[in-house]
Amino acid sequence: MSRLVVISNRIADPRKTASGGLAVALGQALEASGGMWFGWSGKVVEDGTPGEGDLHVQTAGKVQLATVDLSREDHDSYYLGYSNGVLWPVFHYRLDLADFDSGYIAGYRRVNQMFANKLKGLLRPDDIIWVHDYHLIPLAAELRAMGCQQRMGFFLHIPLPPPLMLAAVPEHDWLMRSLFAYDLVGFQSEADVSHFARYVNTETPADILGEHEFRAFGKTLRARAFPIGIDVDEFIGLGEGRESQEMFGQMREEYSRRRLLLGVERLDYSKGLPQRLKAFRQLLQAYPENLGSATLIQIAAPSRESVDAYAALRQELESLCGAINGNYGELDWMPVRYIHRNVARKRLPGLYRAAAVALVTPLRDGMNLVAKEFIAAQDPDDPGVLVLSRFAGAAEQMKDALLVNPYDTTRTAETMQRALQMPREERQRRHQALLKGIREQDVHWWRESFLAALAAVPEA
Ligand code: GDG
Repeated sequence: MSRLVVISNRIADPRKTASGGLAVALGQALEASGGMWFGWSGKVVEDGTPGEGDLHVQTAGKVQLATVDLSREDHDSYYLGYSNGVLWPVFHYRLDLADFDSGYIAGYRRVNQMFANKLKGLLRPDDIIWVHDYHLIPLAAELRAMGCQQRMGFFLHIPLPPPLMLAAVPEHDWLMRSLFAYDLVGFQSEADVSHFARYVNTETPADILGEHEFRAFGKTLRARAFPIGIDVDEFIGLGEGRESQEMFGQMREEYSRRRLLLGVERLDYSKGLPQRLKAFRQLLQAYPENLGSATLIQIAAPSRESVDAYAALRQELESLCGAINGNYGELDWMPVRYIHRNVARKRLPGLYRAAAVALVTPLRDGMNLVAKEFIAAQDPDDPGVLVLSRFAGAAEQMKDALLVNPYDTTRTAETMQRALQMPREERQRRHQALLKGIREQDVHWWRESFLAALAAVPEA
């Protein structure tokens, strides 16, 4: 059996309950199949030489973990600059937030080349290579240039924007051309696949061989949607643990006479937090029966704090929360509980379960795993209601949620009210259908279907 080699910017020890969608999904995937996980060590060497970094290899259970350090210059241009200052905003349709500094691309290329270089020495001829996310788009092209002929797949965890938006990235044709070094490219949603097909159709000299087959630059590429899921049973198990039960008990007691609305994410401008707070304010204003009762707990875990756009968002949120609490709060009730800290993963299911309503309202999201975790954590007998943005990849699958346009403050507030008032029978019916869906397309289904499609690619 071939060994699976996974490459992602950050890796996590699969034995630890990690946080973050990518880490959670990959940790579980690798432990199940064994193999090697390669990525950045998380260490920045202040006076390191660009394009150079120490390689560390260790064994964790069945998985070999190989990591490389980054010099300060590489970290700032490859990670903060190009990946999170250019690709992240553009791929989330935020050209206004992109920092098109022409100096970043050199670092992005350099780190991809260095990763390819270090990785090459660790590879076996029959390895199956699975590269993850926007930090590493050109990795396969670099490996191919060094003579590597293994099967290579790529999965994009974030959205792929429409062609004319993508074309705002100065290096877009180079980036998209380098995708053709892979045998298979996976996207989160059908919308992303259609953007890819349209891009290929209009911007490259490609032949579209079939719905999911494209030929260009002397190479045939398959591209399809593989919507990522969660490990439902693992998450339910986490919910049965002591930390989670304690959290649930504590929340239920505190909110026994109140209604709890919940948001959980990294503090990121793609997640629509200001829009959500404004809709919540509208809920209080338009439906005064919620005064003194409805409480929004918003967890916004710190993320990418040295990128400017994130610091500005943090200020905006602090001021919005302060204004809402100042205008509506009472001595014994504050409408918003804003927490700019990480909550331990073991406590999350209890928090989800205590909520009457989850607000998952990103402006754009590849998938969104919080929506799926919320469903997994509910009591099937008395479940909470999911309010989900139609702009999350998850909306293609989770049709039984209450779908909203997060830019439409009035209707989002209306939908929050509807969720708070939903009769138990309807809540049960919707929850049952959603749970069935996240069970059918869980993280194991995702991994297996991607790897099966990669294995099915005919030899070149
Ligand atoms: C990217 C794509 C795609 C959040 N806050 C805390 C915490 N979390 C955990 C959640 C969930 C994960 O982080 C977030 O996953 P998402 O999918 O919601 O979003 P991104 O981080 O943006 O992930 C996304 C995903 O990749 C996978 O492909 O779905 O579209 O953007 O697991 O529970 N975990 C803990 N404390 C927190 O405060 N422990």
